[in-house]
Amino acid sequence: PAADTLAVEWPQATDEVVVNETIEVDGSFDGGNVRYVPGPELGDGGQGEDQLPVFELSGGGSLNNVIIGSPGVDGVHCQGSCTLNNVWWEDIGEDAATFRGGDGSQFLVSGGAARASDDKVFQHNGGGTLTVRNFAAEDFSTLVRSCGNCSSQYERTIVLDGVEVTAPASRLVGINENYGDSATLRNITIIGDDDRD
Ligand code: ADA
Ligand code: CA
Ligand code: CA
Repeated sequence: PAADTLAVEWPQATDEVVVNETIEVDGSFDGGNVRYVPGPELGDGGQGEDQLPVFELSGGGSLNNVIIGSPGVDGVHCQGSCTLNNVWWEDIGEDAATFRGGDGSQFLVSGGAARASDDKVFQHNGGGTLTVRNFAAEDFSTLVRSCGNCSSQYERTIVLDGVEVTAPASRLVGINENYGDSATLRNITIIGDDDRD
């Protein structure tokens, strides 16, 4: 298409709450499009790896209709298979979401969008498959990174299907072929030029 901006419509926040302590989700959580603003206890939204997540999901959990406000800190952590439905990151911190869990885990990001990352959006640190579908991202460096130096390494699978982005500063997906990773990209729209030489 000739459009030069993303087609995605960001939701209006229905309310706003400050989060001073990671919200633990066991099961399903629906935020009703409330904006969750990370407090300084969780981090400063820079590139420090020691920041805390706003939400931490145990295996099998789902997070729905949530807006994560600035400064983003370490976003969302999944400790095992999880689904993130219509989650909106307004100002990514160190990264937007981290996926953990052993071989065979299934991580799904469906709907939503993310913007303003100095580096990565999604960080795949577990085993199994991370699928990102019907998702938009702008102003970032790498959309999905498979961990290259985690204490447990796995053969990871990454699927992007129906993803619209502004041109990434570095790449859509970074994988470790030495660990047998693979990535499948379908229905990708990239808007604008990147500014690499
Ligand atoms: C970097 C770092 C990893 C891990 C990851 C993360 O890639 O090298 O060890 O901390 O970030 O989960 O944010
Ligand atoms: Ca990181
Ligand atoms: Ca991180």
